[in-house]
Parts: sequence; structure tokens; C-alpha cells
Amino acid sequence: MKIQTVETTPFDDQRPGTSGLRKKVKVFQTPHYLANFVQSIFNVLADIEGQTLVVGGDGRYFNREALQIIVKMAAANGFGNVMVGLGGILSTPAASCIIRKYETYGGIILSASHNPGGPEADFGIKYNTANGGPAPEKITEAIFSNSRKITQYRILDSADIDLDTLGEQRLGNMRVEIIDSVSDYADMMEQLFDFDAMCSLLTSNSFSMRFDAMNAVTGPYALEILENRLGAPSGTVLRGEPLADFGGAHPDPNLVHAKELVAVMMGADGPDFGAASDGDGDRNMILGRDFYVTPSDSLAVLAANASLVSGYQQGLAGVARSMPTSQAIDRVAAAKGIECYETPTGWKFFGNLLDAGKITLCGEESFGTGSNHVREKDGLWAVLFWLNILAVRKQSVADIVNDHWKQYGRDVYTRHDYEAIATEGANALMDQLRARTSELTDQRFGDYIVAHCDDFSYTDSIDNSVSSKQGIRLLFKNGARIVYRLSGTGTEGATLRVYIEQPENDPAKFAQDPQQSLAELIGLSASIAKIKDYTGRSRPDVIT
Ligand code: VG1
Ligand code: CO
Repeated sequence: MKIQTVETTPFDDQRPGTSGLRKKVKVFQTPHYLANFVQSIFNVLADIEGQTLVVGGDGRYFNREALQIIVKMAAANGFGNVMVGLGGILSTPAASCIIRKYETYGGIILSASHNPGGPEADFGIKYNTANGGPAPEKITEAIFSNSRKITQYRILDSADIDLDTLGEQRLGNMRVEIIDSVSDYADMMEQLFDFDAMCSLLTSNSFSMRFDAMNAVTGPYALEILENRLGAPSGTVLRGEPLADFGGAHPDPNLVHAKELVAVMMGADGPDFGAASDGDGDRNMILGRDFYVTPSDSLAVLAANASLVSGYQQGLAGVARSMPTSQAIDRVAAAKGIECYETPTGWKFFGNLLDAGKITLCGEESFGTGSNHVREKDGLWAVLFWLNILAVRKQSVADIVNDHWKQYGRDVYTRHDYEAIATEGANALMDQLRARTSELTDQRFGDYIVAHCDDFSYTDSIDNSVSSKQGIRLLFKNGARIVYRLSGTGTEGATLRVYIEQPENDPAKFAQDPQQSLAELIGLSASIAKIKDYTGRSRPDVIT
């Protein structure tokens, strides 16, 4: 088998965003496009000779083709081993688990996460380092600059590997191992949670749950853990077979895109507990009977109840949330006397804090929750954490959250997304806000007085790296906040995200619909940023 050196020319649009490089499948199918990016990854890594690389993806359209290219390039670039998920599939948290468990050099994850799949839809690729987490900005920026000047890549001229048979194969001098990540991942969950108590709950006649895998990667993991190991009745896992186009659906676990599950849960006779995860299995949505738990509240509830869960009984070192995530977790941290860190959006910013042992739990408002067990957010882990709490507390999801609000107060919260708007208008909107930050400070809007307004900048407390322009924040004197930022995961135009939050300590108002409680602030969020003027939109596309 021969190593080919292929001449190529750079593409200028390979800068990784919030979570890797995401583009339309058609872009990734452009000759050399994927290979250029993969070679750029390999070029910035030191000492890859003889090392082990983990490769797998969420099974979406183009996953298998991309995988063959990457494995042949890994062989041509001197890796000694690659570990590949069976069928080319690894959920994002399972990839992180495998990288850590087998102490590999790093991994390449193929996923566009919650974005739709299929020939006309999205694909993505990202590099994770030896800690199992997404590469920090220092590395993603180096990959990007390499991609701007690349002239050639190396690839082995060989037949495809067999992705569907467990065990070893050879590719030139490299060993290829097809692994079953489901058992490694399930074993890890069994270490963290009280499976006996959860099994009793799931097999009792008085409890039922539904888990919607959304035709995405979590299906096999959920079936193994919930139905096989924990004994939940078959049919507990819905849409459990990973499909290359996610059945034509949008694999994003929120009230809009998981509407079938939401319909099952909403009603007096619904199941006790419902959950869903996204395309690559790192997100989660938590529902009770007729009750939706916002991701920010979910993180706070997990932190407040961690001592009930065996894997976390020793206490929490600290917690962290991304900047736009609600301050519910801050209240828990303050009550427990532990540190709460505020990071920019994107899981890569939690890595250093987790590695340094500063935090145990962390999360984002975008349906992402995780802990120090891996270095990615982990959808099924969050669902099992909730199940463990439910098994111990023997209360409903709604009662647990209501008790939580009574004890800590509530942060009423919503996110409004304006999707696929024109990039120019979106940039202009952000630019004018950025230019107005000092002018906005101290301004009064009805009952709301701006105490502070800035473009969030983060200095990592471990390596002192600085990430600026992470979102415009308006912090009001009464504790309310409005945050504006542009998405870094989209593939079409721009998406404006507006995060709106207000503390509420009056239990009489807890039951109100957040869109009503926040109506005045929502109106302000649109008028202050002149959203209609810059985007032509008078209402958001998705509300979570
Ligand atoms: C979104 C979320 C962010 C999350 C990222 C990746 O990014 O807001 O919190 O970390 O997706 O999640 P953005 O830049 O579009 O707002 V996933 O499940 O797509 O890997
Ligand atoms: Co995801």
C-alpha cells in the first residue's frame, strides 16, 4: 500500500466555530475540502507517530465516507492505531469516554450535533485532545491558520476498512480496532449512579418514562442502559435507531423539535419522566408530567441534589455555567459556599476548570449538562442523574423543581432565536450594540435600569488565555439580564440568540408562563437592539 501525497490549494472558510467546523454536506463533498482540514489538524499536532487516535461520528449522512478518508489519512500521517466506533458511530460523550479510558492521543468527532442531516443538510468535524475534550482555541486557531496555507495532504492508497465487524484490521502499518463503545459508556454510568435504586423505580408499576433518541446516536446507548441494564419496559426508548437523516427531523431536543415527546408528556395521564437527546448525544431535555424543566434550572437542580447520587456524594469542588446560562446555579453555589465560574459559550471553555479539579458540574442553557466524568456535555448522563434523584426523592419532577424554586428563588428565563438572517444585518446589529455599551450603561427603560453593559470577555484562570467578543450583556439593577450573541454553529446566514432572564422570589408567580412574566423585558430586548430594523424580523423562529 502506497502513501499518496496529494497537491491541494487552501479554502478560506475552515475556521472552527463554537464546536468544530460545520458546513453543508455539499461543502464537505467538495474535492479536497475534508482532507485539507484533516491534514491541518494533523499538521498542528506534535509527535503523532505511533499514537492512538479515536474516530467516530453521530452516524449522519457522509459519516462513513468521511471516516474512510480520515482513517487512511491517519495511516499515511504515521498514527500507530485508530479506534473506530462500530459502524463508524460514537456519541460525542462516548468518544470523550473512550479517549480518556484508553488514554489515547486524541480523537476526531464527526458531527453537526443538533443540526439536521442528509445530502442537503449539515456535517461537521472537530478535534478533541487527550483529556477527552474539544480542543481549546489555541489549537483550533492553529488548525485554521494551517488550513489557509496548506499545499498538500497525505493519504494511504488502499481499500476501505470494514466498519461493521468488531475487532482488529490493518491498514498499512497502522492497526485499526473497531470497538463497541456502548459497553464502555454503560459501564461508566453504572459506576456513577445507583442502578439498583433506578431499576426498582423503572420496573415499578407506579412509574413510567419515555426517552426520545430522535433517530440519532443515543438510541443504542439508551436501549442498553435503560431497557437492558435498568429493566425499563421495552418501548421506553422512542426513535432508538440512528438514521443518516434523523428521519428527516431536526435532532434538537427542545419543545419545538421534540414535539411528539412533548405531546406524550403534556397531559394528566402522561408518563412521570420524559427526556430527549440530540444528534450526537451530548444534549438533553428534561420533562416531567405536564412540566418542562429549563436547562438552566436542570443544572441547578442537579447541583443542589448531587449529594443524593453516589458518584457525587463526596461533594462538588465548584460549578460553572456559560455566560448566557441563567444564574440559577449561582444561587446553589452561593448556598453551598462553592465557587461558580462564568465561561463563554461552548464546552471547550470548561476543559481547563475540569482538568484542574476546580469544578465538578457544569452546563449551558442550550440543553447541555455535564460533569468531570468526561470532557463533553453528556445527554444520557443528565437523564440518569435525574432518574437517580427521582429514585431517591420519590417525588415528581414538578415537585422537585417547585421545591427548588421555593428554597433558592427562581430565575425566569427564555431564549429567542432569529435563524438564517442575513449575515450583514446580524453583524451590523452586534456592531451598533457594541458601540453603545457605555451609552447604555445607567439608562432607564421603565422599571429597568442598566447597571452594566459590556461585550463579555473571558480570561481563563488556568492558562490566562483571553477570549473576547463573547456576547453583549445588559445587566439591570434588579438582577435581570439581556444577552445578545451570534451563533457559531450555523451553516446558513447568521442566527441571533437573545437570552432574557429575571429573578423572581415570589412563589405566587412561579406558575406563570415565562413568556408572560418576561413580556416587558422581551419587548425591551427587541427595541434596545432594534432587531426589526437590522433583521427584518418581528418575531423569533425558535423560543426555548
Ligand atoms: C450552540 C449553543 C452552545 C453549544 C453549541 C454546541 O452554539 O448555544 O451552548 O455549546 O451549540 O452544542 P451557538 O454558537 O450556535 O450558540 V452541540 O450539541 O451543537 O455540539
Ligand atoms: Co450536540
